[in-house]
Amino acid sequence: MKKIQASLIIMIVFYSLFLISCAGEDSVLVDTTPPQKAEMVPHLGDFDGNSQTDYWGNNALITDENNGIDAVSGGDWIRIMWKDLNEDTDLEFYRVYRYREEFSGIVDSTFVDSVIISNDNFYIDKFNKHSGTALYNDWFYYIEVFDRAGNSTFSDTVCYRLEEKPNLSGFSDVNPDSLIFQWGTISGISKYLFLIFDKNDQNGELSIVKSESITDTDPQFPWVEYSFPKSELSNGKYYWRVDAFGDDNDKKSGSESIISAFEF
Ligand SMILES: [Ca+2]
Ligand SMILES: [Ca+2]
Repeated sequence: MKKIQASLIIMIVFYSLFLISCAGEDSVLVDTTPPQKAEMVPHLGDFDGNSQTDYWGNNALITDENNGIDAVSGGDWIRIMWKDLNEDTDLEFYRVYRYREEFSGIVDSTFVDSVIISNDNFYIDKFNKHSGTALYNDWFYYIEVFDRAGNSTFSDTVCYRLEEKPNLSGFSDVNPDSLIFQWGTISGISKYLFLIFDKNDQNGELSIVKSESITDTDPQFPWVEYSFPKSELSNGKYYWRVDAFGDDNDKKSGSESIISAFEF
């Protein structure tokens, strides 16, 4: 009887050791390959209906969707963009980080958000974790992409500076020949881009029907006035937006007004 008990104990010990060694073998199957480095898209240019840009080796018309890091019309927000992540099939989520620089070094270093991977290759930073204005700062962004096993890789870094939004103050159709548009001037801004959009029937997207770059604004006036002959457009409903740009030598700064409807 004692012999049977002893052999039973030995069997249990061996079985336990076997289970422990199996648990250890699982680690051999764990994925240790980190995701490929995500490439952030710097600001490639501004949407005026005509300008082309070098989009990863391809000549492409600049749109609001492909121009890289940019201001967002809806608020004092920044849209960041990266090249498609479709090289890796085991991606799970990404983290967004933001900081700015002062003479003392990096400041306001912030973990902005954690987002499940989807087909979208952009993220809109609404500055929810930032107190005070997001304007007038050079904001630097990078993302960290994670796979399902928890491996991660940091992207490179891109930068954008938000300026004040043009305040659309008026549209008037009282002149028999011209349409007149007004918006408030912004100190430090010398270049505006006036845009008119039509609604594309097929997919409901806004398509550009007129753009005008306006540079010689009088700093003495509290507003900018722009007018053009009514004959340039057929009667109907349209939308307008005004973009503002900072220093001409630094294209990575600007703002986009809200989009406003008008009809004549
Ligand atoms: Ca992996
Ligand atoms: Ca823009």
